[in-house]
Amino acid sequence: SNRLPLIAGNWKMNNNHLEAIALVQKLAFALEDKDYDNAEVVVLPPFTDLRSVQTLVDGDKLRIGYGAQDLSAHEKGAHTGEVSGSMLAKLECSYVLVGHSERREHHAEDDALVNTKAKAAFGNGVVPIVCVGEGLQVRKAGNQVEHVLGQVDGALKDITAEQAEKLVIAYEPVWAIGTGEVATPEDAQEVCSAIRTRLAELYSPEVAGAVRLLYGGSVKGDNAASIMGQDDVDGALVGGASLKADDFVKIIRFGD
Ligand code: 2PG
Repeated sequence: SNRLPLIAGNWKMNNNHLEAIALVQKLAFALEDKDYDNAEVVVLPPFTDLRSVQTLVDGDKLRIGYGAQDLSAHEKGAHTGEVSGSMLAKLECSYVLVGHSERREHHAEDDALVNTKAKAAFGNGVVPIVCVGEGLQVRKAGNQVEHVLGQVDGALKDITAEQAEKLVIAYEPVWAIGTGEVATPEDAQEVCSAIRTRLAELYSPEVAGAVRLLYGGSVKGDNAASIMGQDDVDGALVGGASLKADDFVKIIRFGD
């Protein structure tokens, strides 16, 4: 395909703003004078790091992109503790995660809220990386495709074709997140291919062909190539292995 692979590092609640600068510098250094045109590289730090990362990326003209891990469903006002899409846009965030399984599980985010947040992101010119994925019970019952397509339908309600073609969807089987348990490349391909078919039904084959589908869940340097080698897997959402520059670079350079 002509989709540029996207490798996104979800730092979760790790790294203060000083540690963030150090990690992005290490990453830039490790990637320097190496050709990584084969992938787009993005880090997703905590909110409190974003301004520092922006200043570093701008100042040193780094090719590393950045985004946030969540945004508010609201535009502004009396929402103590929340951060709006327009605030992220002002920091020139390219992406924002929406509906990560940890948000769904521990912060009661359902498909309707994920949909509202995805629209809030698009409304501010920030591309949502919509996360979907089944838990262990659903997988054991063999209902993963049906489950994930339900989440996709819910997340994309009222999202236009123009918006959808910029979208990124991350398939992250919950049983494979931070557990060391990794889906097989065939598992990842099965669900990603079903998502792409659904996008063609909801929009058009052109939109379906443009959307990047990431796999997430215990991606490491040694399994990255086989997972991203699948036809419908266009990159990775990486948690644990994005916290060390060397580990993350191994994933970014998966084609070598
Ligand atoms: C997750 C994944 C990727 P890990 O929680 O989504 O972000 O984390 O790679 O540590 O399994």
